[in-house]
Amino acid sequence: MHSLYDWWKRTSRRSMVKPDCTTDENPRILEGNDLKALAKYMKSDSCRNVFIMLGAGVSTSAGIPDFRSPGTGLYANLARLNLPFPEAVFEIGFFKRNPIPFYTLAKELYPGHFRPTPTHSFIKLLHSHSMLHTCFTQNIDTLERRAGVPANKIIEAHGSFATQRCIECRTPFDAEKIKKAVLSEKLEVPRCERKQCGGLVKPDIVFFGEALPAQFHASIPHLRDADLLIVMGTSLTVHPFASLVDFVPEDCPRVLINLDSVGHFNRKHDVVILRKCDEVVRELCTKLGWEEELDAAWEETKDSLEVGEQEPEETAEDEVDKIAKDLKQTLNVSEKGDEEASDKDKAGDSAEPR
Ligand code: CNA
Repeated sequence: MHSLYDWWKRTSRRSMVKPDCTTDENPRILEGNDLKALAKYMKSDSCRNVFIMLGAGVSTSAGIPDFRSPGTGLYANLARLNLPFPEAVFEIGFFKRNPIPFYTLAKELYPGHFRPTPTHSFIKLLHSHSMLHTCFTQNIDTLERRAGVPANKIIEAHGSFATQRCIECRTPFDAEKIKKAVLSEKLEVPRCERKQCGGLVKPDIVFFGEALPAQFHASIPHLRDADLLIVMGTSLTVHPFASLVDFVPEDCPRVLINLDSVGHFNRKHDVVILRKCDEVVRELCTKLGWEEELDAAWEETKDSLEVGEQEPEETAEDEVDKIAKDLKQTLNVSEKGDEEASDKDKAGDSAEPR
């Protein structure tokens, strides 16, 4: 990875400006560091190639916990699996010795249980508007595909549950069989069916210590053509994925939409919005005049739940939201002339679920 990065830095013109489409009416520079300026830029001819980087935060509203959000993240909830340390669940060495914790988790995360979020549908809209160049995702939940983003626009940097193989002889394993094994009431760890092998079968998700797909590395040079980079729902702590943000040209606007401040978004044309991505995306779509399209695209994803599956249950995040809303309503009633209630209300507002 380092050598590729070094090569890229040596060969690319990092402050390159596209002379063909950048004019006074279509400036490459944002007029401000907010959604209004971003929407204006996106409507201009300067913004043709949009790159997306996604992390687990875009799927939390679908009911899939992220890794690191305190309290609700997977790492905070792995104690029941008796792991020596939380990351062990995704370590290939540990998996070889004990695949049960991974498969216990896989059962919960298995695709088909979850519906894409409005944020996933927004990425599909970028494609419908011929703006999406590539969606780099760290997620293994395949919700981008389920939202209708074409497979050839998605780089699943950490693999996905879409395919699986034996970790010893690399023979692919049948998708229906692994699904049946994982979802059976009494968890069965799937094993290679080749005679004299019998190795452990693992979905093609990249564990710590494993190489990223070649397609990921091959796509990195395309980032030099980026007119816009939108980074959503990631702590930007896992490399080399996190370093993609440095590969776009210096004058390419970069937008971070995340609950907390991560990475180094301190370039002149960076926009940082620290809120829930579904909310921000909706606001952006309103400014772009895409709100109805967003609703329609998201409505279509209802069918992406597999037959017999339920809509995801309320997430912890939703529950906290609901309690906060109820509390607000209650407080608002007594708020009239009641300053104490108003203070409590503010306290509730700032208790943003993480
Ligand atoms: P992470 O380290 O857990 O970070 C998630 C980030 O998202 C945090 O900074 C949160 O503040 C933020 N966040 C949480 N909810 C929201 C929201 N509604 N709106 C905006 N921001 C939010 O996860 P990363 O993706 O950065 O870490 C990389 C790991 C996570 C990859 O290897 C993935 O395979 C792995 N992972 C994937 C999934 C999935 O496929 N859905 C789930 C859990 C972990």
